Amino acid sequence: MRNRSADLVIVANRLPVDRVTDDDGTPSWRPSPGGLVSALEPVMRANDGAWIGWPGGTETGMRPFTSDGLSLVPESLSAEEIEEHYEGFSNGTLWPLYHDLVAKPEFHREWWDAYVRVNQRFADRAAKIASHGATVWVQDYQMQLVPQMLRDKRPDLRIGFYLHIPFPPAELFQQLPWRREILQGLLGADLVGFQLPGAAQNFIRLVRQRVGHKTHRDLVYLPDGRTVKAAAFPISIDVDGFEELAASESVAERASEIREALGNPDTVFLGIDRLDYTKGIYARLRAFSELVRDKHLAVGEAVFVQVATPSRERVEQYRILRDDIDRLVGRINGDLGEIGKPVISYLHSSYPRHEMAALYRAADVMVVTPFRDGMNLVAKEYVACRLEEDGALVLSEFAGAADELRQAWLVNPYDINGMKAALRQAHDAEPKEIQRRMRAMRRTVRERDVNHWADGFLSELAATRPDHGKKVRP
Ligand code: GDG
Repeated sequence: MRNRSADLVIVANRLPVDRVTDDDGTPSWRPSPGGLVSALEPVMRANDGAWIGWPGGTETGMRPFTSDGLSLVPESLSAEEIEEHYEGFSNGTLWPLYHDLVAKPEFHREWWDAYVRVNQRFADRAAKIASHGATVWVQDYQMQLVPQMLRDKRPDLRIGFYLHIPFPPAELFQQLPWRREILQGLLGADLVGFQLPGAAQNFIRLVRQRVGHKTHRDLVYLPDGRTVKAAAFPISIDVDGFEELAASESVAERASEIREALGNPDTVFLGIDRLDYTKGIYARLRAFSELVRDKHLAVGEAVFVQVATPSRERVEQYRILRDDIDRLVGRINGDLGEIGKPVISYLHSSYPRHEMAALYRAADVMVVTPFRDGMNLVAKEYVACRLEEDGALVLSEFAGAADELRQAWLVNPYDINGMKAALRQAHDAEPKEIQRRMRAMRRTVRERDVNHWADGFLSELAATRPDHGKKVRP
């Protein structure tokens, strides 16, 4: 990667590749699955794009490389930075604070110092590789100081920022000892994107109150004459990709195998989440188990498959959660299960996309009940995989996806009885009713896929300060 050669730079905590070791022991990179990469790939190719991110691990001095034609620029983290910037400030402070204090955030000054240091390094790197007038798109909560740090060095750039998680109301955000610094960091961008309009409004209000800038609707007016726009761009998935996968013979076969392995129950309930306390896994399994205990659902006729993908395993709250869920599943199966007929089939593992699509196809009722979630892509993936317009979605009101997927059975995940009622309704619904809802949700998801999201953000960003900088080609 030559200096100042990229017309589009993505700055994210992680590179979009994972390190794998081939059978003969040679290490290589495999693209990490996900809509973000597939949406950005074509724009990156068309614009001499480069992606800056942590490759995982602690190796230092790695050179930029290309993988599948994408220019990747590794920025290493030391063991201490992983602990303080990533596990600490990002996932021990910001993550719980931005998710409505579902867990208690910890505030440590040395975590903050590491956050500043890492953000500065990523910003310096972006400043080095971005061409004159280039567009830089900074991703997510781990990188909130990058926009202003970058602007200080490179005022010629057009800078966008997108937050994948919720942005909390002022009442919560103001607990943060470094609230002003974070707001100022974000204000380095020309466009700050959020999942939902409410988050953009929270941001605008905080900027007015805490930084004292003038604001009007979705605009912030800075003293130097620049304006910053805050707006919602709800993220989505690669709908065509999921539909194609779900339509394949091998996924259909695998879906029937899964049902068979479960003992061909009448109803398969499914949950798929990163093992995270925001996702509401514990409460959902409790609700389901009470329905079985009270004989509203019969063992063997209904089964709950819960996939919990390992996540942030070195953070203490995540270890505690894992133990809690292990114990709960053990108790439910121990108390209510029968030989060969568990109530909950619990999988603490991650799976290839093919298997995920087969699970979506195999499930009659998809249960997505986070206490707070920026969007929740799993809900949209389920809808995309239901080619036959069947399948019921039970969805938390507190997932961003609930704004679009209005025809789901919406629930308050704090209300166990309410969740039980919704699970029963979804289970008992007439096929016609299920189809009516699924058809409407499929229309929504198909209309607004991840390309729509990326194009929407990048064209809005290009429209800010139109006289300034290069244009990104869609
Ligand atoms: C954050 C925000 C927002 C999960 N297990 C496996 C696997 N997955 C994939 C799913 C889905 C993705 O991971 C999870 O996305 P979610 O949106 O559900 O949740 P977060 O990870 O918390 O994502 C969230 C998102 O960012 C995007 O802005 O929607 O609100 O919290 O795509 O399919 N994929 C594979 N194997 C697994 O075992 N292949």
